[in-house]
Amino acid sequence: MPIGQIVKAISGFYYVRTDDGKLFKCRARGVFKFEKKKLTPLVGDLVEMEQTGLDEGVVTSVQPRTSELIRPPIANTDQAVVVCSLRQPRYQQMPLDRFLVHGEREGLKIVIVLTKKDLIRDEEEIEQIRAVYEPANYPVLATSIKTQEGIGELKQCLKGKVSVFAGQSGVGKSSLLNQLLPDRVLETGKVSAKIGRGRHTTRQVELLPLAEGGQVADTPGFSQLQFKGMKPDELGQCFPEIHVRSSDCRFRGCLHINEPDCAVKDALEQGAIAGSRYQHYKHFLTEIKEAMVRRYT
Ligand SMILES: Nc1nc2c(ncn2[C@@H]2O[C@H](COP(=O)(O)OP(=O)(O)OP(=O)(O)O)[C@@H](O)[C@H]2O)c(=O)[nH]1
Ligand SMILES: [Mg+2]
Ligand SMILES: [Zn+2]
Repeated sequence: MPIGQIVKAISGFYYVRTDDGKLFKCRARGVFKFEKKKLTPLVGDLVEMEQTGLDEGVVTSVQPRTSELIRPPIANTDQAVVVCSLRQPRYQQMPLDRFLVHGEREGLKIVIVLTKKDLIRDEEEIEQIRAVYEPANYPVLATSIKTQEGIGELKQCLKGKVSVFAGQSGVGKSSLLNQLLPDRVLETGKVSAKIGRGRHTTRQVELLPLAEGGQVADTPGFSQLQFKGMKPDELGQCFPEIHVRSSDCRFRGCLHINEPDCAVKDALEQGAIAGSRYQHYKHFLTEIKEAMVRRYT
């Protein structure tokens, strides 16, 4: 049975690319399970398929995944490129930090890409963002499709890896990908001047091959991400700058809020962790605790 990869999924059809480069439009047969959990095939999945026509087939099994994101829905990526615009829409740290938690939870390598650099006058703003993410060791790349700044560096980051582009609608994910894939024209949209948001131009996840080796996935923009099923003590592990210090806290299972001798609070006071990151950690922790209360009452 040929093995292929799902590169696109649209209204119940899975588009499977086989090793020899052929594309098959497939339905899925039966119920797929992995470690006793029911599983829906995702873009990025490696699958077995049976050919039923010239360019048609059925997916008959799904191979175990190395990673899995629910939003955007994609399997087997190594790296997440989290895309945020500096303007139009304006830069917002909270949605970025939310996504970073999800990426960390799946063990993905992370790159933060700031877009639309041509729309700002002062580079100080970028330096401030860099300072927030430096203690977490996240690379921050500033780019512009107008001036081409940062595009070459981004290409280097993507080479040989499977990367998913994630971020809110209108930040410029598809526009960036059009710079990287010269023979591709992904649809891009205007940002609404009135509400300053994107218009959800990209509708599905699509995995595309890079000339330099590796793959990139364009994905639809999303707005809210929740921390479904996460436990309070898991959250700190998803903030690298908190995680590296938590073994020095006095208590195991320290949540870094009011516990005595907390290495994270010490680092915060010394300015070694950004205040805004810690604030978001606290905010997410409250959200997770409230969701648990709702689950048990
Ligand atoms: N000035 C400027 N505009 C940009 C840049 N990159 C993207 N844009 C504009 O931003 C708008 C939205 O870009 P898209 O690429 O459609 O954004 P997206 O993130 O793919 O949005 P969704 O598909 O809705 O999630 C378009 O009008 C682009 O021309 C940039 O570097 N500078
Ligand atoms: Mg798009
Ligand atoms: Zn602590």
